[in-house]
Amino acid sequence: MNSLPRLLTIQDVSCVGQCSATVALPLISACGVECAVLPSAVLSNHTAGFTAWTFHDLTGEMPAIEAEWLRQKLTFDAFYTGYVCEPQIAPILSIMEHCAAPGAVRIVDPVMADGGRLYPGFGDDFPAKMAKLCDGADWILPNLTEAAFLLGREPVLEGYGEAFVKDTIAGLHALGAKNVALTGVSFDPALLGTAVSDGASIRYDFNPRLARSSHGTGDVFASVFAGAILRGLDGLAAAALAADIVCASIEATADDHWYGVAFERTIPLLASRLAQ
Ligand code: PXL
Repeated sequence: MNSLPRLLTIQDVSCVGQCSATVALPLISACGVECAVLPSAVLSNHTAGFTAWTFHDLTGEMPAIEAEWLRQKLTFDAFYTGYVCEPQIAPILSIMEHCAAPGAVRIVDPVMADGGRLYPGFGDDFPAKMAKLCDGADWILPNLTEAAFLLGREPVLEGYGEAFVKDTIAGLHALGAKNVALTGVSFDPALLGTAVSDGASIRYDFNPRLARSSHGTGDVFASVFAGAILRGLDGLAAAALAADIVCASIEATADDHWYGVAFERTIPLLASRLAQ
């Protein structure tokens, strides 16, 4: 039997909140991909909607962990980064450079903003730092707000057309990203989707827009996308599967559950879609 591909995800552990590592580990495992985790920080809960949280930065651990992996010759077939903070960018770049198996894939979700605003705790200078992580990535997965901030522009969230998406994606490739999956794209109020670009052409995937939007869906999308890419799907197929799992997760979530989505209920669907 072949070994499973081994992916390292680097993002926080929000103890409660159905986001970041607590989403990535189960979903990437459900894809049939081994998921190692380097926690960037430990928070009591996430910062979107809860009124307070604890935050313990783990940047200081990163160089020692890298040194130990190098000593043991541990390498990864893929890296998937999510919510990280500024001092971690350099240690993460070092790990991605030194602990990569031949042909390792870098997937960067530049988690920092949504709905036109940066998440609490990120300063206006952070997007330029995050852009450094995007340089050289095989895939970046920004939403429209993150894309605008990466490019130093004001977010435009409605009233745009294909020319705007094309121009935004060209800017993201100019940052050094090889492929882009731009999420939250909509040309018709009834549809919401992803623009997927390899630098030569842009293809779109759309799903019906759901009445409800929920926290943590970006992490569900990125985790399934990363797992699907490692399972050999192309970018558009990975984005379409990820979006289907996001929609199914939202639909599976109780009306009064506010801080995340019940992605747990979609794990059988995810595993069966990848078994086909
Ligand atoms: O879902 C993205 C995310 C991850 N981790 C933490 C967050 C957020 C979004 O707010 O606060 C700690």
